[in-house]
Amino acid sequence: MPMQTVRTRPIEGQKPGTSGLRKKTAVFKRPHFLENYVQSIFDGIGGVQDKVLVVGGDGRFFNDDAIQIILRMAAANGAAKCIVGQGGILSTPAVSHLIRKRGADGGLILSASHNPGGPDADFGLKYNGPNGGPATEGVTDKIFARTQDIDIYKITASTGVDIDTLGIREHQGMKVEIVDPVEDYAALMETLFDFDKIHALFAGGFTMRFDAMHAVTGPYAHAILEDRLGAEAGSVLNGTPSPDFGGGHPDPNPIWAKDLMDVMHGPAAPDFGAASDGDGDRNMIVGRNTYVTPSDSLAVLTAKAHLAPGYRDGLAGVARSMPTSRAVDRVAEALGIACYETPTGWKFFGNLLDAGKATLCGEESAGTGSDHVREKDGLWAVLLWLNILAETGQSVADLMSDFWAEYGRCYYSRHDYEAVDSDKANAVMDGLRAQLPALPGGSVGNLVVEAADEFAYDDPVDGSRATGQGIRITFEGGARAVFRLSGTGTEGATIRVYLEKLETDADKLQLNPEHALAEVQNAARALSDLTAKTGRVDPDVVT
Ligand code: G16
Repeated sequence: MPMQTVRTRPIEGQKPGTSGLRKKTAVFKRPHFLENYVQSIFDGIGGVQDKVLVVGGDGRFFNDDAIQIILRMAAANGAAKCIVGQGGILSTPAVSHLIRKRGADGGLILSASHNPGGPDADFGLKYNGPNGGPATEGVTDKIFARTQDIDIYKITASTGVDIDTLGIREHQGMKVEIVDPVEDYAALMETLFDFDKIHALFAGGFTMRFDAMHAVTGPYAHAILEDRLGAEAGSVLNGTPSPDFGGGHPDPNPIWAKDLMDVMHGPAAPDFGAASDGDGDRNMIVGRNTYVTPSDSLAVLTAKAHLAPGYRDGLAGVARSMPTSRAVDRVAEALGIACYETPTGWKFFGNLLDAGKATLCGEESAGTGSDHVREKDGLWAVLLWLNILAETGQSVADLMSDFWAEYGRCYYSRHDYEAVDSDKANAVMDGLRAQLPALPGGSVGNLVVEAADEFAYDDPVDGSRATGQGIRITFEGGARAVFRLSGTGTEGATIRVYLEKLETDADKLQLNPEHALAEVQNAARALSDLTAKTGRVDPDVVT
């Protein structure tokens, strides 16, 4: 068999972050870089001999070439079969579903998520395990360890495989099955939501705009929202995946999805707006003149999920990442279900979902999902919202007002300081860490510190412990400031400051969030001394 064993040596910079390995595209294209990492994944999971893998990506620049390399390496390493999305396209939740549905041994997803794509932008590769979820900490450690002592990789000498035509073919003794990227996923959505009811909603004149941001959800949204649910043609914006995402930043938040925000706050605003990111796992929800924070979205979905067929029997429990606002905690308490607080990163939800302890999960970083797959799922969140709107007949604004009146409102904002010198960013965190023991009981401005710690998580299922997961400072009365360093950036360090304040006074539920959070923001500034330590005055991105 024309197979090559290539001698190699470890390459620096192959430590996976919150969600696989993310680097500049040019770095991934350096000789042996991708190959080393793919072989390290294969070796880290105990080899791929006779295994079945799902492979697909978000269509960004280098997607196709990287898939060819992965297929040639899978064949050379003895894999039995690769299931590949047609044209190399598969959203992250669709990969998760395919792994589960086909009983595959895992999957490789080519994406740097919401980071921009293109020759001068970002590329990424992540491995998902047999449960369909992101590699666990243990597996990630093994993959990283292998990158440190790798000495060979295996690859077939052939030129490549046709990944554009549906069907099963052979590549050097390995089967390659090219599947429609949308079909199985759309069928799964149909089992969870009342498509007839949503169809009737659209037939009654309900309007929406879904911004696919030139990324992977375009084909899914066209097929599900327009073709199956009857949203009028043109409801899906930017629906064709492009290698550089139309030159944009496929991150569904009010900054990067500004065009959609402008439409939703303009005179001809439709009833409902939503967006998803590069690989289709994040979502943004917006009503007419009403932006819904991801934390609030998780809380509302938890309160109303029973209105959709897939969740009619109620929820076993919910989980949120630590920096996500505590709005969902209040709903869980009212429902009498457990609410888990996990470190940032979807992988930490996997055990809770597998063990049936949580049905819904969510993160402030615009991720929401359920036990239907083991990833966050952008379109799933949009469909659950549509199902709820169809059942209640309410507008997004009215639904939110009623929700806040019942549970109180957790004002929330995240401030990002990007591309900070890593030493300076660490100095900010070290400075905070040093103060923690002395903070409780003291005051900062008018706020009294209730508790202060560095978050650590003991997994209730496998007992593993994750430490150093962000600093949280809670104030009396329900305000909180959280600090952590991002695990997904590709340049320097990104400091994230998460601000939150609970308001239960009925007269103060419609304030400008910035004003509502001013006091806790000042406290966060004072405690972190961020400006003096980094030279930064204002955050680069506020969401
Ligand atoms: C990834 C993970 C998410 C996590 C996010 C945090 O998102 O999948 O679970 O919340 O990173 O990012 P950071 O560490 O920068 O705060 P994605 O959508 O980039 O895969």
